[in-house]
Amino acid sequence: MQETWRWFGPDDTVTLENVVQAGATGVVTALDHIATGDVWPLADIAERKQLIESYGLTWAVVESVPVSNAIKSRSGPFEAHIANYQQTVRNLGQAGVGCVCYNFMPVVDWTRTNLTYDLPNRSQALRFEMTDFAAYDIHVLQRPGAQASYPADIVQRAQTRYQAMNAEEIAALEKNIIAGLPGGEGSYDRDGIRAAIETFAAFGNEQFREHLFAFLREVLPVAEAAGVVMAIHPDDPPFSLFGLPRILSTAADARALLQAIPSAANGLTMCAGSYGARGDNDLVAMIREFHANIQFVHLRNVRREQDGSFFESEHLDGDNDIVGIVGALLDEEQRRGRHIPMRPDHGHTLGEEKGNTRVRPGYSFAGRMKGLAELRGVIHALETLRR
Ligand code: DNO
Repeated sequence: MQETWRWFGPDDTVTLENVVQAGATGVVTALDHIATGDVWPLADIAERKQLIESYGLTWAVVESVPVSNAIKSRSGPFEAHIANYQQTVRNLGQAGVGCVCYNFMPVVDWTRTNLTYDLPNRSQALRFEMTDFAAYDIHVLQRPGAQASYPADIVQRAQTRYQAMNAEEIAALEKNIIAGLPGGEGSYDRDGIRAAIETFAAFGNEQFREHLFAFLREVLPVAEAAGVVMAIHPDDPPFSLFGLPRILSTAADARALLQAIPSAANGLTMCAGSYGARGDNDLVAMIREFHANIQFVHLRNVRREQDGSFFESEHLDGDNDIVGIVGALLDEEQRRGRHIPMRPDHGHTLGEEKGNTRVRPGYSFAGRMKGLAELRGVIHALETLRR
């Protein structure tokens, strides 16, 4: 596997020098200063690429070129945004950056309720707690019909939880859920998210899926011509939030996508933590089935709970079979005759970074380096055994 590292650009607390020190060879980054919907100019792409290469690294994957709400809802300036997306893909191809990660989650990008979940070893992890999410949805946002989205016991617990929360806790929970996490799209205030939810809830899953397919029919031919592969990131978490559509949460979803639009550029990001937050996703089987389309890999682990809650566990100590997953990916690399870019996705907050609010939640240096080192050990061991 090619070891890569997500870097949030020049204002990241983790520097490119740190990336080199961690031992990664590839960088995963995006031009976050460009507004969603606009074209990424070739000059800006080239400048970022040159900076990365000046450290002896390569720009392995773009994560993400965000897909605007206009494109996702096929309303407003969506045609202009698609033309801009096509141009961005052409520019990336011309600059020699050949893999684009993106997602098609409605309204909210990746979502957690707690960014400082204390672990027994005194590190902190990211957590999605169903009771807290329901408390926010039902009692704070007061989304019409919210109660019907949850089983009775969660509705009950959410009410108790809400009653016990003070204003500060409510504000913190709201910020975690709707203000946007690192690299995520969409930052709302309460009225803004209400309006966005209303727009997107009106599309059922099937119509929303058609919006994705329509977007890809427009972009994939351009990507193919430009020598770029698109790698869609799954829903995180992989189930409906706020009663919104979800179209890339399961093996059946990925299968439908690949069958609808057969194209070498129609790729997947195998995010072990996202797909793996559902017990009914067999990740090793998914890698074997979708092997040829996997263009990018996020490796992390989760501990799942009965009600859908989960927290991000140590990379090798959770409900995902990381050794099995890496083994299946190595098989695919052997078949392909080249490496697949992989990044240690998220890490715990520990050491000097704990309590430092400038460190992006999930994207600490030490925690990810710990994860990468553990994953590197697994890869090395499996590769040695194969020789
Ligand atoms: C979370 C990430 C997401 C992901 C985007 C992909 O850590 O996996 O930010 O990059 O959703 O578009």
